[in-house]
Amino acid sequence: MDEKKFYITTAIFYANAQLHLGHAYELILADILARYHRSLGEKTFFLTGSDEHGDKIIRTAQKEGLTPQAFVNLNVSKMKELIATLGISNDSFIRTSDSKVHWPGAQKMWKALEASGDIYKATYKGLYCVGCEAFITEKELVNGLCQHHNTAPEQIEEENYFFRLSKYVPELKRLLESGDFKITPRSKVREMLALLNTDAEAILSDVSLSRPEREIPWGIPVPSDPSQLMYVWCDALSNYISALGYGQEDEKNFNIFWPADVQVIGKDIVRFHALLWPAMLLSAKIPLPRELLVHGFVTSGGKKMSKSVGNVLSADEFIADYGVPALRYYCAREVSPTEDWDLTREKFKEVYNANLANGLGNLVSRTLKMAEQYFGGNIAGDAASVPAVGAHTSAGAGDVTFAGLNIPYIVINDILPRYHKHMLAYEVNKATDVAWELIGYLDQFITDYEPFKLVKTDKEKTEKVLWGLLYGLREVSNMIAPIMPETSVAIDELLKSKNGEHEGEIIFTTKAPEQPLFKRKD
Ligand code: ME8
Repeated sequence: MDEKKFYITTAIFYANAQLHLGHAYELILADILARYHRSLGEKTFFLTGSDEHGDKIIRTAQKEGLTPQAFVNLNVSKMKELIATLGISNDSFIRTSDSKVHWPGAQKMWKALEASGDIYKATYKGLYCVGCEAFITEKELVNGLCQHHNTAPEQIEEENYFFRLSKYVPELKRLLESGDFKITPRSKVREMLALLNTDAEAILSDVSLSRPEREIPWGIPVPSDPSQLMYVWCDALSNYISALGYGQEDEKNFNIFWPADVQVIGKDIVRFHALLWPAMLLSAKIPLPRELLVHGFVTSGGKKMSKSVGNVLSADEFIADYGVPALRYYCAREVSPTEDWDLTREKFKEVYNANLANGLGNLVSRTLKMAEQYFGGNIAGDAASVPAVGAHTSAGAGDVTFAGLNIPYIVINDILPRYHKHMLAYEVNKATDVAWELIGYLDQFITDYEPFKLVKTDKEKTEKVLWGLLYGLREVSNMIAPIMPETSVAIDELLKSKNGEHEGEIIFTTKAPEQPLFKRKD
């Protein structure tokens, strides 16, 4: 049987500034899904990268007294540092200024659009916003200024190549309505359909796909007319296939991994990914990605975190205070992936203390200290011998009660199926909730049996209780492996489990942590 593949991408980040928490969030979200799919044994390819062309880059570089290439190199190296710190497991990093890897793909895409008769030359007259990297209409202005950037657009008249987007509108509608091209959350489909149905002028008109080289040669030349450079979005969107070798001699990865299984993007760039990108693919006769996963914004003081607003929080400061696993935990669990969320230092500390220092960290310390103290860390057993959770224990998910059943039973029949269901639906926050539900059961199990008292009267039963706790912790560790890989490895090392001789037997050789996994913060 063919090995199942999984191709996941993030947007490519503008190389004009440092990455902030909003970007870190997107990377972490995608990384959790990539790691999860790898752990299922799927052949996984996880792509991220940098978007390096456009006037904005030229201008910022000029301000800093650098060439565009030197400027983006500097930013990309900082980007890569953060990506490494966050423990992002990307298989490749695509740079749009890479003329060997990216350009052949973008240019092949262009030629494919041309071959379908979807590119034509015309004069364009309009208002151009450098911040948006796009032409905008009078209607979109507020007091004559771009509403996103608060700057006056430039009046431009020039010869451009255009893409016949309008030709693909009926097919786009069909794909969106039928769900053949899936967007999560569903509300974005409605938004896109509303755009297609009502805002004909702004949306359905053809898209300018190139422009004359204006200031300095910084961009990808149009194959048949090098006096023109490709429009940044046409250039940037091609990254998802150029990174797989599309347009190069060896297109092996493209043949294996395309279409993408899921493309993770923020809500400000849905239009480009839900309309322009699929239309380009339709024109080039390349299959569409299976799904777009659109996440909300990290806000700060109620506003989208962005350099131009001046309200950015960097990932670094949270990492310095709390460590990478805590930041990854926060992004995984405390955020609904499809909604906006406001991050404050107070909330972060509260959640950290409650769920990491107390919840997980404390459970690991208590359990392993008891195992060491009472049994020298050597505990063997199997699922059948674990006593049932107490009568007052009820599951987090509604009315189901697991009283009378034991932890391994609950894990196998309730916890794991729900965890996998959520992960497969890209509901990382719900999957993480389920891991913490199990932590709740394990805490409850300690309360039920009080092994610290029981050990004085019934050592044999105490061993069974502790085995149940260790079994549960091993499952918690497996479940958080994609979310907090470092923590999972640390827990596995403390548990040191191996299979015993008889069927289902697991032997633990534990050691107590020298210091808490998560120190409490005051
Ligand atoms: O849009 N919260 O690049 P970018 C959450 N180069 N996500 C955020 C965010 C925030 N405050 N701010 C940005 C671009 N993002 C283009 C993409 S793809 C072919 C080209 C997300 O650096 C944003 O929504 O501005 C996007 O998905 C990603 O970070 C890169 O944003």
